[in-house]
Amino acid sequence: LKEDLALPVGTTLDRFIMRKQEDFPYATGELSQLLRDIALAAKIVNRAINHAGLTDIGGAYGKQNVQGEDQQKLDVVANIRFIRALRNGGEVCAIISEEEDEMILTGNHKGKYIVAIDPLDGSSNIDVNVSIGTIFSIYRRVTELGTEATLEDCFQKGTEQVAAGYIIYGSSTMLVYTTGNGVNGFTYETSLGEFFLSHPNITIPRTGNIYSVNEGGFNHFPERIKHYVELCRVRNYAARYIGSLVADFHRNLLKGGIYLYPNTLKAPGGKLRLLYECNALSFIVEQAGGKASDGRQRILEIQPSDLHQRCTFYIGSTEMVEEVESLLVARE
Ligand code: AHM
Ligand code: MG
Repeated sequence: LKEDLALPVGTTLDRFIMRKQEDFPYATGELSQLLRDIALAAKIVNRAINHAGLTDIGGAYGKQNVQGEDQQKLDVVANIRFIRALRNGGEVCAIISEEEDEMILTGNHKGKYIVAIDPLDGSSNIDVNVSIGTIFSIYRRVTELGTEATLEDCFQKGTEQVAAGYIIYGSSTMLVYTTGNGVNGFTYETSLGEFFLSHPNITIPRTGNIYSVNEGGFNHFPERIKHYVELCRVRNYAARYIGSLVADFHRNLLKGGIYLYPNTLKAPGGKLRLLYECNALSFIVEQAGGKASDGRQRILEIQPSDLHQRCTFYIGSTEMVEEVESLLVARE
């Protein structure tokens, strides 16, 4: 009995979303429904990931996405699941996905929202059982309701996000999101099939001693980034790099640290994508008290002009990101 009573009970994601909605008397509930649609797709994707080793769903799909990267079967499954959930939910008029060249029109002209999503980030890690994630940004459309969405709806700055979040499929599965009023994290309880509030009001430490960067590219980093990495080494910081953005970000969010993806030989303008990777995490980090920059400006203020545009990315504890920024400015 004791053990059973010790099992976690608490606020479910659904109840939390509903309560938050009550805090905003003019909210119509559509955004809440949209968040619930994402959570449902996340549960389905979580199931697929957990079965990956058993169902021959791991491995390459044999095609490449628009960016020339090999698609994994699970990438494709996750893409289909999220698109289906968002289309069926009815709140979304257009979707931008890492896996699709063009914006996807859902046919829901009355949907108020645009979603940008990386359905399965870090997919090169799937086959080796390392944490992967989903990243999403939600915007309100700017074109008239009832008409077809256009690229104008997609090319909004990150500052215009109304909600953003990620799901980490890790040693436990978590959903972390913000609607611009702090950051909250929910852990998935598999036997009940529910996300429970486990990390209320997440804040990132102002500084930390973890740096996360693919140091294999060091020789081709810009000099000033090399200098920062050398400073981290001299200070005996811990180098932690999973190669799954969500997992690296999540750890640094909770513990304090910085994630860096500078321009490199292979990725001259940076590797990570503004619309469905960087903006969401930048909104979250700022809401948690941290910072995100491309080295010159706040990520959230970059004006997008391409669905799949990339940027350099420095994100994490405020003092650490500011140090990188000041090095970059000082040496220009
Ligand atoms: P993906 O969206 O194709 O999975 O690529 C993004 C991933 C991030 O999760 C990760 O931080 C980064 O690529 C790793 O890149 P690298 O292997 O160059 O360090
Ligand atoms: Mg990705």
